Amino acid sequence: SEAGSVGESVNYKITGIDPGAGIMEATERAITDYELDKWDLVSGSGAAMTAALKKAYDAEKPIIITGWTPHWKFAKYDLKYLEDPKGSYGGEEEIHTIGRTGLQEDLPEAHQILSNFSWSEEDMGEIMIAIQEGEKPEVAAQNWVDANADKIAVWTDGVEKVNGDAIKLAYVAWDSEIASTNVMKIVLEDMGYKVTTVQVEAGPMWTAVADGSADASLAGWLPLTHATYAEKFDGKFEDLGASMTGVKIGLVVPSYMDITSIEDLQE
Ligand code: PBE
Repeated sequence: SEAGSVGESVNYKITGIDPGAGIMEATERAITDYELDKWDLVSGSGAAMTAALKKAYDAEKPIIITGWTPHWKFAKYDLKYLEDPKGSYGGEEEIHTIGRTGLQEDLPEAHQILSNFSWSEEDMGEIMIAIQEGEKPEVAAQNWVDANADKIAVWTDGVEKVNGDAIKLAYVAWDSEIASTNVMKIVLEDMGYKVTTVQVEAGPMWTAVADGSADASLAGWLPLTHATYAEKFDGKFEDLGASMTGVKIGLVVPSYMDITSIEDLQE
């Protein structure tokens, strides 16, 4: 086009998030798979990425981000995933709850609730959007809990309350996991637990569950996003199952950009 290539328009820069995120590894793989030799993946954080997205979007400028669903950005902006014919980002992903070895013996009620935990993209979306609009995470989560007693009753069905047992949940400051972790904190507190949440990077999160310094995390993205972590710690954690299916990672751009595929970045 008269403006030159997409690469030139964004200085061959993909706006990434925290270096330990699985989507960063997948993006390095995409750069190799699609021979995007001139391109750089710039790391930062989820918050810095959404700030850069807002700035570009408001000015209708081009930007390429590492994006994932569920995320409030798709409600707020008109965005699209770039097609990924080589499959660098896998297919349908799932969000898994992971627990430390011995959790079932030590905290059987929590183990049961965490194993039962499952909700929809819409559920999580309500909380993410409320937080994005300025609500405190714990308040947004409490409002959702108050309005969804029926769903929580399914997670806690037949589970006895406990009397102040301590449990520690590790999470990463991704918008999706801020929402889920804040909800589970309230659910477990209502069941009598003393809940600590600890915010860490992705590598330390998996390490903490594997070495038992955290009891569980709601932030395991599988089969592909966190495959490197899951393989590294194979046998050292328990997969408590999917809390959400049909989630996704990839490269995301504003819909006004005139490209459709990662292959278009080769030009
Ligand atoms: N995410 C959100 C994470 C998992 C949750 C897609 C940014 C990641 O890439 O590891």
